[in-house]
Amino acid sequence: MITLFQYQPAFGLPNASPFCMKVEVFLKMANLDYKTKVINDPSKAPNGKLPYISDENETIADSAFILQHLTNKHKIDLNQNISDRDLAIADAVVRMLEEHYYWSLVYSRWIDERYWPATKKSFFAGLPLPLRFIIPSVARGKVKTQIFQQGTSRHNADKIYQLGIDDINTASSILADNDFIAGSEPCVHDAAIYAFLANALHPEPNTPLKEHIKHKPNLVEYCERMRTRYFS
Ligand SMILES: N[C@@H](CCC(=O)N[C@@H](CS)C(=O)NCC(=O)O)C(=O)O
Repeated sequence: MITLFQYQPAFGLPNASPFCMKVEVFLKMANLDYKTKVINDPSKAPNGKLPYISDENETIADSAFILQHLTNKHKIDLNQNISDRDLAIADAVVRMLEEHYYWSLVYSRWIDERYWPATKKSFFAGLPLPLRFIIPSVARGKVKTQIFQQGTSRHNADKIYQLGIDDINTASSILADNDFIAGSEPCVHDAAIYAFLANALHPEPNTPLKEHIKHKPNLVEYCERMRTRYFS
């Protein structure tokens, strides 16, 4: 049995970590049996980050290596009849969302004072006292350091959101009128693309990223298509 170790679901999403949600979407796409186990302290994970999985006697960390492992071990082929070129483009979209747009999303949740209260409530309200007062500011401090070292938070809010909005425009242009990123059937990359877009679109705070996706009908319909197909 596969066990997916991930954060507690939040914001009405399967997971508020887009990397965790990507793995869960993939498990559903691949029709694999799995269970989930909530870990709220990432320092307990093999790489200090979530998600990770156990699959029989193996432990695999990092969503990319998890998908690779599951694909090979369980002989999953979600990419039938898709050209190498279309898969390469889909791969580039995933990389853009994971390595670039992600930081705009992180900024909106953890740094922007307008939306931090919603994040704090959604992620930490279940903690007992006094942890409910201590953990959010410790976790926020850690994210502040990460996003500063990565570089994104050295810009002002308008520029940070512009970076994410440009990525949303690119994803929307590449999706165009396809049902899925590489055509009329889902491919493995749709797991990540859906997880990253839904993580901005579905939470309640109307961040600039959410507002922008809302005005991209093809992305809204895409998220709904993926949700209906795998989570209804
Ligand atoms: N490259 C990793 C990234 C995972 C990741 O960044 N996870 C974040 C949550 S979205 C995390 O656990 N961060 C905890 C930390 O950095 O302390 C993957 O694809 O799984």
